[in-house]
Amino acid sequence: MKRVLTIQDISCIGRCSLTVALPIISSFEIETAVIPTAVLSQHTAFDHFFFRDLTEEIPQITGEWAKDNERFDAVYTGYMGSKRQTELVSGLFDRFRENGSFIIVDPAMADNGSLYAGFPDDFAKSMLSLVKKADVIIPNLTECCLLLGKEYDPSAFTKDRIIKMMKDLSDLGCAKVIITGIGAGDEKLGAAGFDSNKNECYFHFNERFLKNFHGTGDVFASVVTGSMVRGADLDHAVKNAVDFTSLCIRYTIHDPDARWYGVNFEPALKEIPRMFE
Ligand code: PXL
Repeated sequence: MKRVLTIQDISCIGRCSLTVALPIISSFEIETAVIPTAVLSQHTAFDHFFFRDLTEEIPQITGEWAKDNERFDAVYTGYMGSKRQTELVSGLFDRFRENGSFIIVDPAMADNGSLYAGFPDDFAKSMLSLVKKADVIIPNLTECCLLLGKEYDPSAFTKDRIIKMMKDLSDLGCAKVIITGIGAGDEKLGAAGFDSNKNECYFHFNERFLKNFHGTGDVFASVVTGSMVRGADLDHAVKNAVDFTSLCIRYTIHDPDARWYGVNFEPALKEIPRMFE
């Protein structure tokens, strides 16, 4: 069985990060190990939350693992609780890559033009150190601009500009780049991919809904991770992730009890086996 390590926070309420990655990657029939970067009562988009940083626990966890030479087919990182954590995780990338892992980084730090609550203004610099070592990165448009040091201007996101940003990001060192949250008119929303090994770009779209939901970036990145570990190329991984995320939103939009606690990905899980059969 394939084996993934995912490193991100656990938000006890508000489906995102580990509470999304675990069920989704497991549904690909992949063993999923975790390192929690922080424990939060709820994610940081709530107007109050408890946050306990777990940076000091990371070397203790991985120190024990070193005794058994634990290895993973892939390492997938998301939300990091501190700059120091990005340094530790950067060291882990070197260690696990030596043992054959490929590295997927979702630089989860910002959306809609601003950093998430609690991050210092220069946090993108720390995230950049992980991005440079990754094989695949999955930023949204805000994160793209932060990583490239560009101003966030939604009116400037033409197809050519998106292709240029993907190439600029891959020049930083990551062979494959996916940008999420790309609109095509008022009707379609999707993502773009660039595979520098093949010099190919891919665009995939699905229905655009009037509402935005929290945690969809984590749903998307988890499907990319599951798909690629199961052997999909970038093109198929992006298509799977766009279609699955869209399906989750459809299940949420039609839920009379829908709240803003993430998307109803649970009824969509049964679609996952079809992606790798
Ligand atoms: O979904 C990204 C995410 C993950 N983890 C935490 C967050 C967010 C976005 O706000 O606050 C704790």
